[in-house]
Amino acid sequence: MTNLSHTDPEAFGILQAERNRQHTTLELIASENHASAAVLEATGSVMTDKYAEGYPQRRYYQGCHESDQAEQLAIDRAKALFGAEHANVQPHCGTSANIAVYMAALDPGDTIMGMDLSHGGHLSHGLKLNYSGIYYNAVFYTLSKDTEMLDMDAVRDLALKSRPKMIIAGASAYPRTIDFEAFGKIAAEVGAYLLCDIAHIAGLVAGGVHPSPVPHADFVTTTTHKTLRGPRSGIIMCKNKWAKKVDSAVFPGLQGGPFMHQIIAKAVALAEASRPEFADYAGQVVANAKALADALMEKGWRLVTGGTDNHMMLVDLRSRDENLNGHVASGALAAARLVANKNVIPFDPRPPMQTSGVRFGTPALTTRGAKEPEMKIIGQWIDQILTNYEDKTLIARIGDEVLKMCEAFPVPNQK
Ligand code: DSN
Repeated sequence: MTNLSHTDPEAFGILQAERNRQHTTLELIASENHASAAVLEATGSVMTDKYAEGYPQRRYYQGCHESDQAEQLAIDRAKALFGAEHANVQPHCGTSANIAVYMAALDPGDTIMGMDLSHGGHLSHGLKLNYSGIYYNAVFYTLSKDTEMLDMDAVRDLALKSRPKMIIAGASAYPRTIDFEAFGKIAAEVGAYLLCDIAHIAGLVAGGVHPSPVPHADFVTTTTHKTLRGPRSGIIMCKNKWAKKVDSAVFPGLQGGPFMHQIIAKAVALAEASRPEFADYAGQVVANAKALADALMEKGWRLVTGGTDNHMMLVDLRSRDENLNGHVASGALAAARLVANKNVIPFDPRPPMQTSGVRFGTPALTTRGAKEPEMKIIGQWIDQILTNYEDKTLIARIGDEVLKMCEAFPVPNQK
């Protein structure tokens, strides 16, 4: 970054510090990852400069030949990777992808039915403070109190009772496989559209280690930066019959000029995700999550649902210490260079700024090349820190050990 370092040392300094932070900490936030150097190059490219309102071959500006090629490449790669009939690669993020789907298929005031945010859903699935909850009548299914898993009979009962126009399947903090086929059957029975939001698990779907929702859903949305390991952005996929409505909901309904630098970076990431190495990566993400979950459970920490099928897990801190909350726990972990987030757990009595849980995920660690033996060690560090969260000396000592692991497993885009 020779230009930036000369023209804006202040901004350059911040970027250097962030680079250093990523290099010297282990990322356990389940929704984060490290994009490849190729994805970063495409993101920080000349496409930043281009206005390309419209769609390939139908633009409102001249000079869009290359933008057309870039967008078509991303569209074709998304369709091929997920087996979708139609893809729109213009949404700036997962929430705007979801909002565009609502705009395409619903009228304000229609009923939507998603997973309760406090049980692992997402704010764009109907939270009262979000567009989805302000303009639509949102009802929520919750997890089973006994198993903390999705109870498809309860989902069906609520759908029959509330007759939603759209059912949303997908989560941001659910550690188990989602039965998209069962959601599809319920949606068909009650005459609802089905939107599957695979933001968290898109890379696992692409890598063949989570069942695909595409055959069962009218709409599939995703972010592109989590397990999919691309740039920070969104994609909508749908059946052909919805293509026109989805496209006009995204532009001009919701957005203006598409971010062409993000779109070409999405194309790069989608190509990466279609390679055999990516399937190996996705499998290792899941194997690593199981190994970390086992290491924590061996030490007596209770995991929500008793384990994980995917890339994440939720630790119920009360299982070992009634007084420990997620805010304090994640702060102690961060002091030892282990970055995770506090998270409410199902039926959590504590508020979201405090929580009784911490969420851990393995996508970023796996990108660095860590495997099961490292997960066992990280599990032991987490246990020691959470058991002695006021012991600054111990936390500093573990932080030194973490730094050694960071050096042994460098972030690949920063070599
Ligand atoms: N904020 C994301 C997460 O951390 O799960 C979801 O969008």
